[in-house]
Amino acid sequence: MPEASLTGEVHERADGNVFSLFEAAAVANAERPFLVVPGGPLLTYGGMLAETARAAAWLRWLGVDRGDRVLVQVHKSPAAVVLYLACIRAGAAFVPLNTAYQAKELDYFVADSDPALIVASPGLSAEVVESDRPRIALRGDLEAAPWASAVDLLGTVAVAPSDCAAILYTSGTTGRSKGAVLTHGNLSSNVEVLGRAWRWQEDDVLLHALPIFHVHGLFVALHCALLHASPILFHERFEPAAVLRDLPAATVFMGVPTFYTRLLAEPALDVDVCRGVRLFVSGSAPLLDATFDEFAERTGHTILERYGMTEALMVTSNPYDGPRIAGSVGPPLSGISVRVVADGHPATANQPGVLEIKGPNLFSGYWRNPDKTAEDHTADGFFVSGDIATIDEAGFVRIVGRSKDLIISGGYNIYPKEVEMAVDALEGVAESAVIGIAHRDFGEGVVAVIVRAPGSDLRPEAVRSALATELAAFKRPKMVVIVDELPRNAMGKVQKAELRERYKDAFAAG
Ligand code: MCA
Ligand code: AMP
Repeated sequence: MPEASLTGEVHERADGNVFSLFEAAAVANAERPFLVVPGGPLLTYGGMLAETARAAAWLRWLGVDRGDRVLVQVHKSPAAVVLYLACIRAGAAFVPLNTAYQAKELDYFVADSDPALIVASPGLSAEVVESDRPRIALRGDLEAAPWASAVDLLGTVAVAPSDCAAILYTSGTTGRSKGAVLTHGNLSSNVEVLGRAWRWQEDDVLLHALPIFHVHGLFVALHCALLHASPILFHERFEPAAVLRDLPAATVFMGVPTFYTRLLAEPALDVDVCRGVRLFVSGSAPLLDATFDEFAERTGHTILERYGMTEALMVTSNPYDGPRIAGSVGPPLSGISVRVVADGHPATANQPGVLEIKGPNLFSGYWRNPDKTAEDHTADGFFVSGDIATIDEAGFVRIVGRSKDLIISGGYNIYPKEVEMAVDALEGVAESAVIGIAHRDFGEGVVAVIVRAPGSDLRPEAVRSALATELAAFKRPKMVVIVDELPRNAMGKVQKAELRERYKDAFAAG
């Protein structure tokens, strides 16, 4: 394992780079464990500085320059964390992809992000996607990392706060993904605000079980720990029994609502197991009141729910001190403005409308897509979230619906349009409508309602298996229903509300 001490050149300050915040904390706490795995501490904060300096130099040697995109589809591992940090340290743009994506889904991301380098875990689609770009395989352990034998070190590269640190793809209502460009300034301001809002302390220990290709696991959980050089109990996937084993050693845990419902299904979840934890955070999807209440009853802890978006990072949070209200996502975080607009006018207290957001947390735009960027912003610079919300007299926000046709399943966003396009392309399908239905485990589950082409005897099971190479598993319909026709209104538009009502109990038993 590389050791803590590094020379002055490697520690050059470059204040615009979000990594400089982590570097300052790591330099002051070089001996403290950074990543802790079941066998014990794997890497100290000093080791993290050395590893990322070596990996950043290796990226540069491969020809990755400041501003270049590094497209990454890798399993969660210590090496993956180092790769991420090395990218931002080198001033390159980190472009992470969900490990579930199939090769056909990747074609678009490769073409759109125009990467200088592709990094893939063996066996994932990025390993085989067609591309003329340099490609590197990444295994999880640090000793086997491709930069392990590199001798050069690269210090933190000076960047402007407005420079791109990462591009995260979010699907669109048209079925086409857009890359949200997140700057160093966005990431720095958001993590500093969260650290203060959640009273992060240096002796905190984070249990990290979220994926690291989305905002929640990458920029909320990982960054909060890095800003304070806090040890991370590093779980490569969410496994309830493993979480319960390690919770007594943790002080902070973050998850999507499915994490909490799955933990509640474990008889071992009780007050004792959670005694050392000071903060449980939930986000990425609505936390049901029943989950909030049951968790409080079983553990004595009030889950702190917060709200965010890829394009705006964390936006609101229930208070650390003071009442955390079930069903509310709390007031806006410090320095961030939110407003609700109903029929083009500012909403009154508790009146639902579209939530709009402004602040240093807002992304700089969609990658190479100025039209879409302009479309989603108001003339006075607010981002139109597509979430329907209310704000009460005390300034607490509630997310009460969505104006965008979006399904959130286990914290992953699924755009019905994308699934409908894949279903409609199957032989034997005339048309389809894809809806989200209440699901006990995932919050919402995907249901595809299909009209067969004349003469076709396509079966639901055949639809699911035909989609296996087309769509990531989490997007595939958990239920397929064959109907004679889809309900439509006078304008010919499919009535999804009617379908949702018709199939509302589809997952009631599961
Ligand atoms: C896995 N499957 C899913 C999901 N995950 N299906 C629907 N929704 C999902 N989320 C599929 C599997 O591929 C498999 O399909 C079947 O469901 C059963 O898988 P299972 O073993 O139960 O799943 P798992 O591997 O245990 O994963 C479930 C999970 C995972 C741990 C809840 O989905 C997860 O880590 N979710 C967190 C997502 C997240 O971090 N979101 C943050 C986005 P088959 O049987 O067909 O093979 S950031 C964000 O939203 C904003 C910014 C914010 O506010 O945070
Ligand atoms: P993403 O596009 O993956 O960043 O997902 C962002 C979306 O997740 C938001 O626009 C909301 O619809 C949803 N979301 C995030 N946090 C919450 C929450 N606490 N309650 C309800 N919805 C949420």
